[in-house]
Amino acid sequence: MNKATIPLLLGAILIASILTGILLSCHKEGTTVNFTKDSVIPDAQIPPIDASAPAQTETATFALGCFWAPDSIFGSLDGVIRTRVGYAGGTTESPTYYNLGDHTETIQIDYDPTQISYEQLLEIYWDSHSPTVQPWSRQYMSIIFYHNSEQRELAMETKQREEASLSRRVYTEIIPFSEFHLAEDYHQKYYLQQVPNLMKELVAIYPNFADFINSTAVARINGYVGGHVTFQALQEQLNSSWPVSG
Ligand code: MHO
Repeated sequence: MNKATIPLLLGAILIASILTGILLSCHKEGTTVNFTKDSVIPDAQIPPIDASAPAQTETATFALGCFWAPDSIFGSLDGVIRTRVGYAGGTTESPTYYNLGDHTETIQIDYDPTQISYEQLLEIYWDSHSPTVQPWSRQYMSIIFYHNSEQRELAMETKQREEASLSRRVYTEIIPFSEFHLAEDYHQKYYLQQVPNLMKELVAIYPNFADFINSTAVARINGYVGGHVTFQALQEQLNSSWPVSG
């Protein structure tokens, strides 16, 4: 190495370390939630959001690629009561993650139609994936499974609108809902299940895993872990009762 290359090398190292610093700080502040908090439910009691029940419920069933992220996105929304992930749309009996057959990863959302509309859920559906990209397998298809004619109409209308505004083909299928097969426990509220401290706390409050899956509070906490609500907003959500105000 000659003398002239040494300052160049030092300069390159300096620039690389500055860039790494910027990248790391973005990662810290932009894409992850601060998990130094060991507790999201300070009094360890079933929170008000789960202690009250909404009067009306309706169901939406969507497929939009890997179901982990949608579970967190839809679970964070006021008006959404429960989320669960599973497999739908195919003919294979008793599908599992490793024996999916012709089924597609799907999320099912129970919601209070007085708090959030199917149209609002569809807006989030369209914004949360890229339906103009041709899916490379049945597992990750984009599908709207409608439960009634009103949902069908809204699905068709908004699909046409998406196609018109993007000027591209939208691959989303719109088909009648028939069966939903619940996915394995480890796929439910997947992001939250990656945070051991919070899981320890929540399993103590919801020892039965079916209660854990069906809890509105757990859906919201999974939304928080996915970065869709702040810690403060989460606290407000957990402490609100149905009908959710504000
Ligand atoms: N194995 C993929 C997708 C999982 S999703 C439940 C991943 O690790 O992101 O299909």
